[in-house]
Amino acid sequence: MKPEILLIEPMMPEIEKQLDAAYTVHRFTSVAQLKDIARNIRGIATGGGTGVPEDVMNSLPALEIIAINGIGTDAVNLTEAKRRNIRVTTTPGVLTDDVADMAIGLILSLLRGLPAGDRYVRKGAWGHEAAPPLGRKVTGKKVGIIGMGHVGRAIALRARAFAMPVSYTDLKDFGLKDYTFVPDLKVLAQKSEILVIAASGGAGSRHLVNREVLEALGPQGFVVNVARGSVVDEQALVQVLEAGKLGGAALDVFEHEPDVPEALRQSSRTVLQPHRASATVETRLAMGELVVKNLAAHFADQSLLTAVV
Ligand code: 8YV
Repeated sequence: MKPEILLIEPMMPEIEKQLDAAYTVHRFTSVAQLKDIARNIRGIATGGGTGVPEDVMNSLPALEIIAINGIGTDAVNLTEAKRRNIRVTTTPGVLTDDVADMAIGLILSLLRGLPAGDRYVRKGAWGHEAAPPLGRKVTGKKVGIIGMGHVGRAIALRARAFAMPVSYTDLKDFGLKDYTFVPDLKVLAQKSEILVIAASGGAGSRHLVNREVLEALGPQGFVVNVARGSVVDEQALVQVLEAGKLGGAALDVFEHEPDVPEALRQSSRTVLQPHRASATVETRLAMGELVVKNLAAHFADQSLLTAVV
């Protein structure tokens, strides 16, 4: 008999095929749907942003493992997982490059106004209407990175190729010789022209980037978020943008996905993406393979490849 698992967020067809071959896969629609199958479900596969809703976790008494197709654990109750002896795995390493590439892509898009230029050409305005406003130079801008883990360091490495001096803040000084550690976030914002968020989500980082930090970044400053929407006070962001107290924002993540405030969607100072930083064929395949391998190891009683609990 194949073990039964719950797939909360769709994965690539190639990956789902592998899951279907090894398990009886229930594709999540609602908690009500789980009523008759709940006691048989031993595993979950889900996305980093989606995680496992509390009522789903509570309704699965036989749950043994949660395999997250991502690196964020903020949408899974890890304390409860530990208490119930439920293992939790993530997909570290394989998505680092993509997320860093997205950060650089967002910086270029925002400062050079690529979406506005694209729209201008596309609608046939070239030669008829005034060109979009001039962009801002990217090379040499001072970058501040919040969260100097794998992703933060990959962003810093890319920033160096653009001759950008890099400073960072984190819970501690990592003693990195090419980058300046700045313990205070407001000071980091003050000395940066582009502030890039690469910190984990969760209670510890909630609204770290608040009004004060955004105002310290200032009217010529730009904020880029490829981490979690919860790290930014989104209402404050809307207000400082509308008041002209911040130069612009490029965001891949939002506080209440998939809802994005109207003011951010209408603003000419924003570039927006639908949580796509790891969304490439290569990376989603590599992430999916890790999910498959972790689940397989668990059900074969072998040690997990990338466990966090
Ligand atoms: C993915 C993520 O988009 O790694 C994470 O935590 O949020 C992203 O890489 C997601 O996990 C897939 O849904």
